[in-house]
Amino acid sequence: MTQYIDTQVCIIGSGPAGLLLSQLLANAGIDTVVLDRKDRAYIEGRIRAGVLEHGTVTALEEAGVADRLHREGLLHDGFDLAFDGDRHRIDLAALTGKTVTVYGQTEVTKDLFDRRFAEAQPFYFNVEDVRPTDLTSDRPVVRFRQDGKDVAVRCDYVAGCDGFHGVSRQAIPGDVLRTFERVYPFGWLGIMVERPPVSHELIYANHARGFALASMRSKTRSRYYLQCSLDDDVADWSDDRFWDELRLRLGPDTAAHLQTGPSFEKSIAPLRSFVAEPMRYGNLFLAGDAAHIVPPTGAKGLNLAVADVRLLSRALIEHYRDGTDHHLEHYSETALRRVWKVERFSWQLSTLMHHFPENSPFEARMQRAEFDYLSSSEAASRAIAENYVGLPLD
Ligand code: FAS
Ligand code: PHB
Repeated sequence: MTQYIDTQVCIIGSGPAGLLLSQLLANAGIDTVVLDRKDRAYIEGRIRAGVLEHGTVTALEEAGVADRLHREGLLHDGFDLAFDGDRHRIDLAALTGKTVTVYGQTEVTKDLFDRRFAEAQPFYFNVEDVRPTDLTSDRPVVRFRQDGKDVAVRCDYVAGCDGFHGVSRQAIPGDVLRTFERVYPFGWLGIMVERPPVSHELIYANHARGFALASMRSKTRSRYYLQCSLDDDVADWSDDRFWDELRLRLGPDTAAHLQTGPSFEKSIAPLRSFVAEPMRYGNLFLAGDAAHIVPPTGAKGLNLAVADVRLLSRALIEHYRDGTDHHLEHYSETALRRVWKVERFSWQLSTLMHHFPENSPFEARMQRAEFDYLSSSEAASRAIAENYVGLPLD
């Protein structure tokens, strides 16, 4: 016996993309159902992004979930690039007139859940065997199981917001879907520590021993990353070993200000660049990590997901409010044009800042020359800055 549910938009995935889409559509009076294979506590517990573009803050303001962000988020008007001890500050405010906000994805997710739960209960958590079907019909059906029961959501549109390992992208036929991928020969070992950050701004460091990033979540909570081998296991990295390596890669002047302490989160993430085309199939629309992945170097993953959702929510609201489908029909090409530009930036910064095992001394010199050029050219620094604060939506 199948339970049938009717809605306008069925959203698969309640990470930042699915949550934000549900809220923006709800604000426009559009009904959604949101499915996730995990539950709220698990989703809120994931530690991921830390830097919000200007456009992401605007989207969260439009969704009505930016109050705590404005109270607790840290406005940053620059960041440092470092090469073997030399530092160059990218002055975002002077070069672009914009800033970024340091505010963890964990907090964004909590704020979105709080708002959605205060208004409605469109969520089905801990679902299994999610199958988007009839995507090219006027009434797609998303089938799943929950607590042993068969459920079917009949809808106008399906939003695939289920991340890189989700099922939505796989629902696009193999002769339609094209994928592009670059897997990097290293990972990022990240830790979280309840200590003031080593610097008031982020430091991206390229050192002969490998990349390091000094970031933060607040003035008392720091987030650090080290480039590591894909063969590394978190168990190989004691806190002491992590701090010793971080000191070497940040250099003695910066390390002198490093406040260490016991880490309370430690994990290794692989790095890849990935794009799936098209981002639409019939009445299925992909948004966020379901359609693309960027290496975290440029702090773009979460921000790119938000940009997709801004485009998709605009298109769906236009459809239901005005009866016109111009932005729906152009969603995939518009989103992908921006996705590829952000993939380029994330790949460029990753190529500049990391130690590649296969690099010859020539490539190492090219990295140093790029840094020296950036340090001496306002135009080159502005190019980095305008990508970092966020490219125009379309
Ligand atoms: P998400 O993956 O966040 O959410 C997808 C949701 O779909 C999940 O809740 C999942 O449970 C659900 N789902 C999956 N399959 C499903 C199914 N079959 N049925 C139902 N639900 C399903 N970005 C940055 O900008 N900076 C960073 O430092 C950074 N670090 C990262 C570290 C790690 C380990 C990872 C994995 C990602 C990191 N990212 C970072 C990128 C990350 O922030 C993503 O870009 C962001 O979470 C994208 O949001 P969503 O598209 O909503 O996907
Ligand atoms: C983080 O704080 O988690 C972070 C910041 C900037 C990045 C990547 C990760 O580029």
